[in-house]
Amino acid sequence: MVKEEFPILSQSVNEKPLIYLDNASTTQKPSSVINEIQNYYESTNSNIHRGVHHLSQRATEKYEDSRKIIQNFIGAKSSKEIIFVRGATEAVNLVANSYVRPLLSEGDNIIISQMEHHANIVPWQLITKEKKAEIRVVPINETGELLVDNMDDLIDENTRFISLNHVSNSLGTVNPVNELIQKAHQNDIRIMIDGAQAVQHMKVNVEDLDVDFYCFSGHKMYGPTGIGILYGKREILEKMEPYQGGGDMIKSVTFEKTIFNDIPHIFEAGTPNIVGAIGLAKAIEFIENITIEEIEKHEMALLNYATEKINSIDGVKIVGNAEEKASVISFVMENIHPHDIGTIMDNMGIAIRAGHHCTQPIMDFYNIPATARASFAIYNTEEDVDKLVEGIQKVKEVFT
Ligand code: 7TS
Repeated sequence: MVKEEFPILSQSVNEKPLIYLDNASTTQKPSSVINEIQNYYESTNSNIHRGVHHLSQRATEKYEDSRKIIQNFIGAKSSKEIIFVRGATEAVNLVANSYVRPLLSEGDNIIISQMEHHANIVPWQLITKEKKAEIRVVPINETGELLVDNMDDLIDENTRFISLNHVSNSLGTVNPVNELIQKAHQNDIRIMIDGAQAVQHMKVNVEDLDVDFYCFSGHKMYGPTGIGILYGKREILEKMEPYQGGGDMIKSVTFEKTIFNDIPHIFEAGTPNIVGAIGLAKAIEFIENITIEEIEKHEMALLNYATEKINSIDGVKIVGNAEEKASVISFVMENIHPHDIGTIMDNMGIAIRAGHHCTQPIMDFYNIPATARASFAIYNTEEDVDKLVEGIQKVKEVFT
């Protein structure tokens, strides 16, 4: 059983066996990742790219090998196109500041969508405010699907960039990224896809997508926190301004002039999260041992099972019913606040998330303050879904 590879999942919470259904927030970590991190600190720990000594060389090798593992995982042409960042949030901020900001003038616009995480909204607000540019928003429909054709009306000669998510963390919607990327390129506009909720659920190949930038977070795909990836096409990265200044991102420094390092190092100032990168590579090994296809199949079966069961309960409504969905179910219950749902579930040892999930514009669209959200990973089972359904029944009992 996959669950047994995750030590944290064998505990009890409120004297009940833990049922962890908050995977869109962060997934748990398998023993292989935990052991790799411990092993690194016990055998290899050293700073990278600096020392001639043995440990430093080994640490550098492991760090750079991890970059190659990630390159292969997403099908990038070169490992130089893989930049280690803190997570999806930092990746968007990096692109906003180093690529888009220098392109922006007064009257320009950037296109995002109604279903973005705040991480793909606020960085754009910061730079558009400064440059007196505007943000344009691709709308969604009631089922939670992007109105793709409306994007054509939003694009004009002042559109400088498009940034959209691959999978919505609140609605579960899988966006037609192929079509979105093509649309951007037909208009000669570069596009970023936020894959924070995609790479752990489905095969992603950045070369096939022909996407300009793609990003994700390690901690949502069985890896450690504090590490994430920005992929960028080499020819774009090579022309970009640095993001932060410091050690490792330079070739030489005098008070008069600094010569910057090559990609990807130019975007990795300072001592990076070395162990995070190594742990993330191990998480990818975990995914690849199972295969992403098997993970997708398993999660889709759980999603369908859960959707059917939840839909059959009176007074419960699923928010986000797109044709193409990943394993995320947001729901609301008549006259019951999602926080109360979350609290009663917690008493039963069931971890779900309640809130706006950092997507307040989605909540505004549906005119609700929050949702309760269950999200599945490879270690979840039909029994977990049965417990969730039991939890929902319990919430109903308490409130009637
Ligand atoms: N983009 C999407 C689509 C996300 O779901 C998240 C995090 C982020 C970006 C930001 O990722 P970070 O790792 O940099 O924080 N989403 C969630 C969530 O749904 N619940 O907690 C965090």
